[in-house]
Amino acid sequence: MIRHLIPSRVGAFWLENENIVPFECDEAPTNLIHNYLSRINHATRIKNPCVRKGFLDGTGVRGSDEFIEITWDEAINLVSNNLKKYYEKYGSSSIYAESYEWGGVGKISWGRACVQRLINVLGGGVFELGDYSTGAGIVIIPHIFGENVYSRPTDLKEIIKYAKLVVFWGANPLVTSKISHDIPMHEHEKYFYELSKRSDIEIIFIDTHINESAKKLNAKTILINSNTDAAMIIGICHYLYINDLYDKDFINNKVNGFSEFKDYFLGKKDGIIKDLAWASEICGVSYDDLLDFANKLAKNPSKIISGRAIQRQHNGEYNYLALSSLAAMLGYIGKNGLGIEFNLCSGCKGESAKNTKSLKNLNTILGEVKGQNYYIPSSRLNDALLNPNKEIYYDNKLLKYPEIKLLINASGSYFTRQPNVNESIKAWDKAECIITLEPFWTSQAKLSDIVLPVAIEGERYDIEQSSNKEIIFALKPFKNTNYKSDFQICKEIAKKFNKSYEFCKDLDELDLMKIIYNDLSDNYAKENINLPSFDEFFEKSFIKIKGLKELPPFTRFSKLSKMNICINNETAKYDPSDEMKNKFLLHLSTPHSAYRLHSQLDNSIIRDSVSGLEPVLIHSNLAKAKGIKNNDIVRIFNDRGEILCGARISDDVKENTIIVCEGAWWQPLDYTKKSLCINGNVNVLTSSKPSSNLSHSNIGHTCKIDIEKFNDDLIKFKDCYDKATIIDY
Ligand SMILES: Nc1nc2c(c(=O)[nH]1)N[C@H]1C(S)=C(S)[C@@H](COP(=O)(O)OP(=O)(O)OC[C@H]3O[C@@H](n4cnc5c(=O)[nH]c(N)nc54)[C@H](O)[C@@H]3O)O[C@H]1N2
Ligand SMILES: Nc1nc2c(c(=O)[nH]1)N[C@H]1C(S)=C(S)[C@@H](COP(=O)(O)OP(=O)(O)OC[C@H]3O[C@@H](n4cnc5c(=O)[nH]c(N)nc54)[C@H](O)[C@@H]3O)O[C@H]1N2
Ligand SMILES: [Mo]
Repeated sequence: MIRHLIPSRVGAFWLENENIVPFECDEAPTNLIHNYLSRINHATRIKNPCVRKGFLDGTGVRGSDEFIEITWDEAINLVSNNLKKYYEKYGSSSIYAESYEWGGVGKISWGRACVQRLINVLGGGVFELGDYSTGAGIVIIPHIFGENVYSRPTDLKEIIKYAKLVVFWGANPLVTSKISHDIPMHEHEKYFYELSKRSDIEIIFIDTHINESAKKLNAKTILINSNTDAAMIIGICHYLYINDLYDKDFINNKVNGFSEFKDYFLGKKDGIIKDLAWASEICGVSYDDLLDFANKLAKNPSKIISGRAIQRQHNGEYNYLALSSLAAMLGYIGKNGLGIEFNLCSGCKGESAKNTKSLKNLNTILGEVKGQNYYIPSSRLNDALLNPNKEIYYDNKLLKYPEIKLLINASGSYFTRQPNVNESIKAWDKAECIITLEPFWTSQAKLSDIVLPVAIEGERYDIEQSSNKEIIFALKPFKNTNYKSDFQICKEIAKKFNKSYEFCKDLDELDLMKIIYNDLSDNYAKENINLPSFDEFFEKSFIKIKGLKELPPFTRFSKLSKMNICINNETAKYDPSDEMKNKFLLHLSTPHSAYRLHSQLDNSIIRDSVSGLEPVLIHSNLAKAKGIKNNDIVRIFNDRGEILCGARISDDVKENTIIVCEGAWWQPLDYTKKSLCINGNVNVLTSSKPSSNLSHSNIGHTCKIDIEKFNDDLIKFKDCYDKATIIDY
């Protein structure tokens, strides 16, 4: 039998003839690996390099134009000539090359790293500060705690040992840790289940719906109105203060800014006392439930574990600041297993830590190259394209948007990632040349000028490690294709500029695999941990490193000397955005899907769907009021756009909120202008406004909408997963 090991961001698996068998060291394999075969040969696969007809002859419009297939030689020349043209005419400030995060794994061929290295080698470009995941947190957490939001989290074992109350605040760890940036081993799951089995530990979720993790962990959920966490938290802080239930020693010795915060919740300036009754009115949690929760927090050693959704909101920075202020009043920050956490729920972060070493990547193994670079905050590309030369402050520093003319994208999918799709169409119209490296005809590929078909895992060579870094994988192709890896494409472009030596020392993927593996092996040898030879590793497709030791127990912020809860003269506050006050009365919450990695795997067999469409969770009372029945097709709309979804009626959600997961492919009736999306892409509805002037982060979770039963049987349903039209030329 022929067996091929295929590592991916949703798990590693063996391909045994036509069967998919989970990788033996994966402790809780997800069903997502079973999508592979339906995906690799999917009708939406881009078969050959393509160019938009109108891009060649100066006619037509992106989105309605046909594509023409070209050879790889023609494609590499076309891309290189355009890059040359814009470098010569406008310089590196005209070339946007951030690309994005979640395309294929590998230390050599990760699309984002390859394109960014290429562009740096060619002279530089425009990149982004922060990210979509934690854009607000990245800026505010260092101000509060003096360390990065992504620093190492507390060991789950320590939490199990010391906490009596564990609060998951806007977090869904059993879904968001299905995937990982490395190859997920899902070791965290057993610890989360252990937590739920302990009769002396209470788990409470604070969420807009009863999410999958709350259900699996048999935990209580306090349902909260979307975008009102700051009010709930501040009300609890007021209660702890006036009832003398807070840790005065911690506040006096470790916290700057408490008196300003106290003045705010006592209403010293605005005359509004932010007590539990005030909070209850806003957040939609009953006074009694709030009181009960506040007393539990006051009495029990607790761990507050935050997800990221509450900072992907208007004033998201202040939600993290409010939670940190509450944790400060409880006084457990830094104490064994207790306090607060911001990085424990995503990407298998709850795995136990050992004395492992990281594999190097192209930059760390070959040396970083830096061109003349320019920066915009993450999620501000639309703003920069529509308002070149505009000045904004990012983390109190002045930035000026460059004049971007060319976009080169790999490893990301813009029209599902970026809020406000109809604005994105207008913004992309301003770009003169758009190049996309992609395996599939995503909406981004369809709206590009030059499209290069990329090899996915199982079609290329690479090297990667597991999420716990104990396993090293050799990626190998199991069949020959016409696709090229991101590395090969970028190397060939570099060659056209006579810069392939700077890009990769003229090495190929197999050379680099060997160098990266041997470097790791040498580093382990210094600690008397011996790895097998490269040839043995390559032959076996993976190795599990033996002799690793568990690191001493760790609690985040245990070295904290002082924290700040008043940043730039502002404390945590509840300040609803215009969106919250607009004419649309219902909230749309857009969590990450258990069935996808963002937009990836939407075009595959294992999908969550209702009547063939993206599901929307609706409370039964809301459904009744709107005349909507289970499985009905519904139209969700606001001033920014409209989408279709399939109705799933459930009382697991707040009455005034609907839930649609982010990431469904954008399939509009017309790609060139505002039109109905028949496939439920939430970012047609969301707002591209920045979280605040501090971090300018994305706010995909702050959105108001209306919903109705969709009665128009005149719409002829198109295939939601089709390819671009390709013509002979
Ligand atoms: N399966 C899967 N896993 C993933 C991803 C994926 O696409 N699929 N994406 C990965 C990435 S890139 C990231 S950044 C992380 C994201 O990780 P998170 O940002 O933590 O994930 P979300 O699903 O957006 O939100 C977590 C929870 O917050 C809730 N929530 C939403 N709005 C509110 C609110 O106003 N108040 C409260 N209290 N709760 C709210 C949601 O209902 C959800 O249950 O996940 C990673 N993991
Ligand atoms: N409303 C709302 N919007 C959100 C969020 C939210 O919570 N709500 N979450 C945000 C967050 S946290 C994130 S991280 C972003 C995610 O945004 P993205 O990172 O853009 O998400 P993906 O859809 O995973 O895009 C990856 C793309 O890479 C392609 N790809 C796969 N393999 C390869 C490869 O080997 N090479 C290349 N070149 N391409 C490949 C895939 O086909 C896919 O089109 O979305 C953000 N958008
Ligand atoms: Mo993310």
